[in-house]
Formats: sequence, structure tokens, C-alpha cells
Amino acid sequence: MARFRLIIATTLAAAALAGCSSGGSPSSAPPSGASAGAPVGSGGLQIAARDIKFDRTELALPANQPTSLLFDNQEGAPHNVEIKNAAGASVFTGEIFTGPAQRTYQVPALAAGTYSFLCTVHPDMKGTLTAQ
Ligand SMILES: [Cu+2]
Repeated sequence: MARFRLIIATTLAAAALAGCSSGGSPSSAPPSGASAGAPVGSGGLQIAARDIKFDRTELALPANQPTSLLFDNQEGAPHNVEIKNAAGASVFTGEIFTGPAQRTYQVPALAAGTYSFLCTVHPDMKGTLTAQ
């Protein structure tokens, strides 16, 4: 991802320079920041891991239907996402992989309710998942 951001930054810098050298028409300024933190797509659910932490402690997904979960492991440590029900029984265990890499997990339909999620490798990485 760092390389990708660098490419974007380089492209934006080049565009800014081109705009200046061509006389700087103010109306040609591109919109900025439109893509920062944007969701992957409609219904796109995602979570990232960095510094042995998830980037959020709460997740919500629709109940009673399979859902895609994009997991962005941003570091060279193995992580996954496991979901447990209120009784502590595992209802989904995503593939453990080492980053930087991403996987799209297919989470099965979950009944409405509150669940917990965690990393199987690092049980201190955890949060609350709500199916609603
Ligand atoms: Cu982990």
C-alpha cells in the first residue's frame, strides 16, 4: 500500500506542476481527498490490522445473509479475523496470512445479535461485531 500511495502522490504532484506551468487556470483544479477512507463498494465491509491491532473495535454487518469482509493486513505479522458468538463458540475463522496483503473473507449468514471478533494468532486483538 505504501508503494501505491507513493504513486498517487507522485501523480498528484505532477498534475499540480502541470497546472502551474500551463498558466494556472483556477477552474481546472482537481478535487482532492475524494478517495481517502472511502468504502470499497456498496455494502463493503472492511477491517485492517497494523501494529498488532485492528483499526477498529466495532464491526456491523447485515444479519441473515452472507457478507464479504475485506481484511487488510498491513504488516509482516500473521493475522486473521475469527468471529465468535455470545457463547464463545467460533462461527467463522478467516485464513491466517502474513502481510502486507489483503484477503476477502466470505462470512456466512449470522443471526441477528452481538458477536466478538478477534485475531486467532493474537487474542488481544479483538472487538465487537453486531449483526443487525
Ligand atoms: Cu494477529
